[in-house]
Amino acid sequence: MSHHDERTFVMAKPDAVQRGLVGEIIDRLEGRGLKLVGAKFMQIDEDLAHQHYGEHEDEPFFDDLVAFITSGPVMAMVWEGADATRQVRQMMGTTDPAEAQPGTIRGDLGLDLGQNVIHGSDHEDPGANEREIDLFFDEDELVDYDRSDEPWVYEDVDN
Ligand code: D4T
Repeated sequence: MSHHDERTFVMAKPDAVQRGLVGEIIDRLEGRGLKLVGAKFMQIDEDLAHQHYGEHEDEPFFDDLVAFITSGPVMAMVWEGADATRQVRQMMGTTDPAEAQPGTIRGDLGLDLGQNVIHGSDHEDPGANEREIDLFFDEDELVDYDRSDEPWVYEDVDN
């Protein structure tokens, strides 16, 4: 079993589902060597949206944010790997896709701040990953397993 087991919460937002980008998002994370340990295709209701985006309650964009995230199905996921939270954030690019670097998910796949394709737990907010995983998943919905390529991703994992 790899000890590179940091977990982070990732969501393909309603725009990604409608635009057929869920597969590409999974492909990028999977190809990087991160391990999918939980996934749920689901519709977020008002209550969950308020809990997930509670920190933004007083922002002027809050109502639009809740309307957007509840507007259609999302793919909620848990990904595991070394430094997973920060690595996923780097792969996502900055919040506004118009400013995101080419090569990042938002920089390659989005143009608009309000519809920015993907969410990932904030690595600068300690415990955000665990909080968000708990909000969306029960413990028994997450799967422990080895990926057979782990020795080829991590130098310190033996064959
Ligand atoms: P999420 O949380 O969706 O992964 O995005 P970020 O972590 O990158 O950015 P955030 O929490 O600051 O913003 C949450 C969410 O709100 C939308 N948003 C943000 C918006 O519609 N207008 C705005 O002015 C800002 C700052 C986009 C992402």
